[in-house]
Amino acid sequence: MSVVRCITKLPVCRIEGTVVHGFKRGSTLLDCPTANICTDHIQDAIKGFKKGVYYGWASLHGTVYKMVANIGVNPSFGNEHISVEVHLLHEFSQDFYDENLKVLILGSIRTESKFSSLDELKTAIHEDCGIAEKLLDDQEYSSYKSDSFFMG
Ligand code: ADP
Ligand code: RBF
Ligand code: MG
Repeated sequence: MSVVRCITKLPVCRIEGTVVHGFKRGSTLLDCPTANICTDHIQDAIKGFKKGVYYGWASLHGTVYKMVANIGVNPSFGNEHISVEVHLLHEFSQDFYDENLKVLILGSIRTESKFSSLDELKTAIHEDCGIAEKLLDDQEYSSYKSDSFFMG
């Protein structure tokens, strides 16, 4: 399938939650681990979200990293429930399950799509990461790295 990207800026959205376990497909199948955020406390809010791929910043252990996030049902795999998954654009030497993650979403890259092969999904994710990496260097977005949400 061809990917249509329409990069839009959203009103900023801030989500905070614990990193929970998922199906482990991010690290085993896609070379892209995603920290899945517990959504029990934000069920209503995420239902109002357009399913798609987003970019912004995320704070773990007091350090703020660039991130891409997928909010949706992973149609390529047919999940039953909506998940909020965050890939931090940084290499970690350890997992961080059960830790608190703060996520500040600045904009949308594309809608969530159903890919017919793993390779196509991996390519799309790789491109999303490159787009987020570049966009977040813009002054308009980089200023949010020191947002008060990340303080304290
Ligand atoms: P799960 O299905 O349990 O979410 P994944 O295969 O998606 O498993 O791997 C996610 C886990 O990998 C995260 O919860 C986190 O502990 C770890 N991890 C390591 N590096 C990263 C990273 N750069 N971004 C997100 N999570 C990472
Ligand atoms: N899953 C999909 O089914 N369709 C997508 O378009 C899609 N885009 C994603 C983009 C990014 C940047 C990331 C990190 C994940 C994306 N996913 C998508 C979710 C992916 O299927 C999921 O992370 C793995 O299945 C592991 O849970
Ligand atoms: Mg995951």
